[in-house]
Amino acid sequence: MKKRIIFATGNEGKMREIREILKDLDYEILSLKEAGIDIDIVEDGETFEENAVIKATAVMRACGEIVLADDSGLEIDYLNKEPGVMSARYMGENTSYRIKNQILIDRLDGVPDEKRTARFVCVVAAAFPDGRVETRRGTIEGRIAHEPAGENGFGYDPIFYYPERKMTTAQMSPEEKNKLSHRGKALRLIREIL
Ligand code: ITT
Repeated sequence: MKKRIIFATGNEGKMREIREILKDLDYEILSLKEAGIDIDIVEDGETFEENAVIKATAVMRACGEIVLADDSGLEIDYLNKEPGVMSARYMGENTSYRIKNQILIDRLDGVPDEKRTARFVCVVAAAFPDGRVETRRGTIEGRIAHEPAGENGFGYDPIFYYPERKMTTAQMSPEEKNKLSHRGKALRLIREIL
């Protein structure tokens, strides 16, 4: 039987990307739902690293298996790196991303391109049953678009413009996004230590 890794996320957009990026790994990767794990985790860390470690260790303690977790978000320089670690909770978890994305674009109304710089950050934590915990970070630099564009990806992808490709990450194919993204980079680094 293949060895298992539990991925401590309830975000289906993330999970789709994670499966694709780690598809050659010699482990079966299960989401929390697939592993039948239902625990409430309070993400009260102040950094992506802290929150990734909180999620991975909480689930590792509950199941005793190798657990990975992803804590990620969008940092907009003009907004003092908001929404940052609050990215999922920004404007409330039940507000649609169509509205959140429009509000962010409105907050940058009239701001010139050179001041619209932003990045996606992803920290992946690995918690091992022997208590060892490792983290790896990946980022992708871009800027906030003037209009949302694209249907792929999830979350803030329609407003994250990547100048080198002249498109948003929501206009990229999944393969292209995974090659360039914060999540792709962090997961390829963590893969080396599994
Ligand atoms: P889990 O904690 O269950 O994994 P979550 O969505 O609450 O799910 P985070 O606390 O890490 O996860 O918040 C990440 C948020 O950052 C996510 O909900 C998106 O709003 C945003 N985000 C992260 N990566 C993104 C990406 O690749 N594209 C678009 N938005 C992204």
